[in-house]
Amino acid sequence: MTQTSRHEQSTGASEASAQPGAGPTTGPLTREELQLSARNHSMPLEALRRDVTPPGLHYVLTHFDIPDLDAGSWHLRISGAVERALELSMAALRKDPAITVPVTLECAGNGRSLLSPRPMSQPWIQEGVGTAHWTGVPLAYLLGKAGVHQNAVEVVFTGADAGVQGGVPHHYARSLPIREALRADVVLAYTMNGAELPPQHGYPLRLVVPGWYGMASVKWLESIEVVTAPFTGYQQQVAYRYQETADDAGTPVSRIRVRSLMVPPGVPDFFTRNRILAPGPVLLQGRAWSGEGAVTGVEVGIDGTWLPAQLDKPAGGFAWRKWTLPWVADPGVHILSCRATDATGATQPLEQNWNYQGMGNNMVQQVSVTVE
Ligand SMILES: Nc1nc2c(c(=O)[nH]1)N[C@H]1C(S)=C(S)[C@@H](COP(=O)(O)O)O[C@H]1N2
Ligand SMILES: [Mo]
Repeated sequence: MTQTSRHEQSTGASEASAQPGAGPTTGPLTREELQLSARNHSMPLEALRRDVTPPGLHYVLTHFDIPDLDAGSWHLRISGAVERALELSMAALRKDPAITVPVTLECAGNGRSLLSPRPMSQPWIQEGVGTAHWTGVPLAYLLGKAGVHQNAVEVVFTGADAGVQGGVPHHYARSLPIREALRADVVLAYTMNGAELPPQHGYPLRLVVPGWYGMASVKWLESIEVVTAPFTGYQQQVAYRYQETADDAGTPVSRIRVRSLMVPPGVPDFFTRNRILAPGPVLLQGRAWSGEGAVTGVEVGIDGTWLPAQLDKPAGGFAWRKWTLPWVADPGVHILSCRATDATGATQPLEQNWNYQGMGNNMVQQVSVTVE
């Protein structure tokens, strides 16, 4: 990695990104960003037509390499501030009570590439999202079995994957406050949409934390440790923070900010993906979600005039809601957008929500359509 970077630098191909922790840029997309975006694909917007995202269309975000784990020899360890440490095989876990939770997962960096200057990382546009039905053992059930000590403050989840980020070697690990960890809908999932987890989504077992940005849902889970002091691992203390500058300690990223997206109407031009649509009636549709509270409304902007969309019932408390709006398209170029509001009164901003790591940018989507 370091060698490649040095080489890149000497050829002048991508100076800025070659420095670990390089700051935001307005320069052209770098080779490192292209590499990340090829590994971590987004959800094609046409998949917003479906309630449930098929695994191959669901977005993927993996910091390091996808581990090649053998479910037969794999074990989950539960330890730390508990009465009884546990070591569980997949076979044992499958005998425990199971729940299925429909959850919209979204990467906290979704929208990052729309920012200017652009923080250097996975260059999401707006499609780092997907909704799946996750089945597995409620985390609270296993923590109950282990017996959490009174003085526990957080639970740390560690994956099998490891690498270096910001110069720090580590296994991917994140923590949750004990109160969140004990929620009834937080699940240790071994199936996605009814089939065993695909390798890229955390086989054989992952955590799913409904309502939180994706970084909380640790894949390839190997250990759960109950701790009596806040976790200070890299992915907790350095990454996933709303910071104004590199030196700002910032505040932790947690729940998903309200967002909506639309299925771009008509057909795309291959290279630009600009939309082309025949005049006449068309049903605009999309999905809206929030990890803070239920989505209470979606407005669709047609050339700057906002109209209320019709909302369907969501499949669950943290699953997206379908919205529709009939529109009669007349010839010309039109700018379509959508803006959701949630039960806390939060609504999507029209302007970019800039921060140093490019987190939680939920600004409204704009789709340009040529009607002809
Ligand atoms: N072990 C591990 N878990 C992880 C990650 C990772 O790199 N390693 N990435 C996180 C991030 S940032 C996101 S957005 C989600 C993505 O989940 P998905 O790939 O199943 O969509 O997984 C999270 N869990
Ligand atoms: Mo993410």
